[in-house]
Amino acid sequence: MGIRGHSDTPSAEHKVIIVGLDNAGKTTILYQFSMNEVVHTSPTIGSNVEEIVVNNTHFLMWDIGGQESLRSSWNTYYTNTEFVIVVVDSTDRERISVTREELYRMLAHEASMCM
Ligand SMILES: Nc1nc2c(ncn2[C@@H]2O[C@H](COP(=O)(O)OP(=O)(O)OP(=O)(O)O)[C@@H](O)[C@H]2O)c(=O)[nH]1
Ligand SMILES: [Mg+2]
Repeated sequence: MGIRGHSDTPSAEHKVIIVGLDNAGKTTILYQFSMNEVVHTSPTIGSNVEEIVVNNTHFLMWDIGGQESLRSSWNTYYTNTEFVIVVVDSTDRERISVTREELYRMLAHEASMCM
């Protein structure tokens, strides 16, 4: 996945990606982090990005659209990613297995990039 080593510089920016199936709640979480409120969302086509500062640590948070047709492009966001947030809607029981498959696919991509 091209995960970057941690920097000791306090002001360094850390890249975070938020992935999960469509309707899981990724965009809701992104704006809860950045605005501290629940916003009205629409399905994400492409991605949303926000910078969040916590205790002088900067995080660049990428919320990536989770619709099936968009999932094959998740890997274009992996470069320099340090943190991955996987969002699962625990009430969406029917698609838990789909989430698992996508997670395995992501982990397999990371392994192939590290070899
Ligand atoms: N009940 C409940 N609804 C939620 C929660 N989080 C998000 N939602 C709702 O679920 C719907 C989808 O949320 P989004 O944040 O847009 O989902 P998403 O994962 O960004 O979806 P895509 O952009 O299509 O990948 C919205 O109507 C949200 O208000 C939650 O924790 N509980
Ligand atoms: Mg979204």
